[in-house]
Amino acid sequence: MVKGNDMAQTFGFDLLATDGRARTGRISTPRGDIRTPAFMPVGTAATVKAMMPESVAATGADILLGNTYHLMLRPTAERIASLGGLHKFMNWDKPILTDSGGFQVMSLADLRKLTEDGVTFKSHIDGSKHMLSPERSMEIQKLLGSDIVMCFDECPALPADKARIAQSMELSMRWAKRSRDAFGDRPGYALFGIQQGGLEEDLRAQSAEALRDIGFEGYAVGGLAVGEGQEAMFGCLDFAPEQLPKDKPRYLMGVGKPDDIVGAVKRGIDMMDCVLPSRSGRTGQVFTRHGVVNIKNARHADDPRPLDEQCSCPACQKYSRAYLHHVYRSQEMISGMLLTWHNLHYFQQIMQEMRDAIAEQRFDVWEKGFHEGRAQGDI
Ligand code: PRF
Ligand code: ZN
Repeated sequence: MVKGNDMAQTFGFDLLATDGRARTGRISTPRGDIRTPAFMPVGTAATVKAMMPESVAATGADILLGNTYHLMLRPTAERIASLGGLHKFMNWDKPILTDSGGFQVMSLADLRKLTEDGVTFKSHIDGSKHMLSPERSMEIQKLLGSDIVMCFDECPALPADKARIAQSMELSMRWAKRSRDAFGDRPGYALFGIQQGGLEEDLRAQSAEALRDIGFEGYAVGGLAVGEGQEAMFGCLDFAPEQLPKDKPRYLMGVGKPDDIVGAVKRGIDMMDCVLPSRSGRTGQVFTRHGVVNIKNARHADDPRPLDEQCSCPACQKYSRAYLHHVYRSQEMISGMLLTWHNLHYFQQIMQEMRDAIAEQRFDVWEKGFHEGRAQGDI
């Protein structure tokens, strides 16, 4: 259900406090508020794998990410639209952000052909032929009913030479303008631009300027976490967010591990998404305040302790490491369910702690505690 009166039907961002370059705020949408910094669980195929939507909400998520690429192939955007839109289809009534498809085409599809107009490709599912362009991506995201729509962009894998990165960034900026024109005026919905330019400060600045000139409701830092490593990514985040408007949300796409997220927030990022907590939940990798636990390890077989004594999620409140080890080894479905729940809960816990720390001007102290807690060795 869309909540609120007409006054609430607009999209907005309020910056509530800053601490150094870290920011906390609130994105308001007709489907509810998003507390920032925000972590968005990934619901690629109209589900956060192994989780009921109410459970995802219970972990503290205010918004989910969905994918144009996957949904256009199966079950198709037109089918979802005729069934009442993605929120109704997947039973999630809070905001949804959808990625535009270009990045997924480049990493997943077969026989891709890139032109000024867009990309043609073959589906990784059945080999059928498809096309995506800025206009078609906007159309699909509208059919889905996405609250936050992403521009159609292109992102080269790193390392790439500067000329290639510049060319790709310029194409993405032309596509950003076409995305803006095709999106039109849709009160209550937002279109985010995506900055590209690899690790190059001047290209990032040119990209930021091009996007500001077009004008968006929010701005993403794209093209990072594509193989450059954390140090290089942080090096880029030392200047990239600052090049984007202060009064709009800044979204770092596809990041990351807990320490990547903390480092990004420290550098002025407001939103992030990553498959890591859900995907790792299904492969037995567990994130805790003390570091990573591999539940498949035999040393957990007789361990009656919870994963994390201080965690309030169902996996930690009601089950032992021995049980979680057993169901993982037995390939029982509850294994993916419990570990995904824990991981998402932990990621949301970090976000809440950072929001509180920024509001109370103690982010540095919090960050120190975060790193010290994780340095305790074998867990
Ligand atoms: N562009 C889009 N989606 C993305 C990225 C990007 O650059 C990334 C890069 N980490 C993840 N997802 N559209
Ligand atoms: Zn837990």
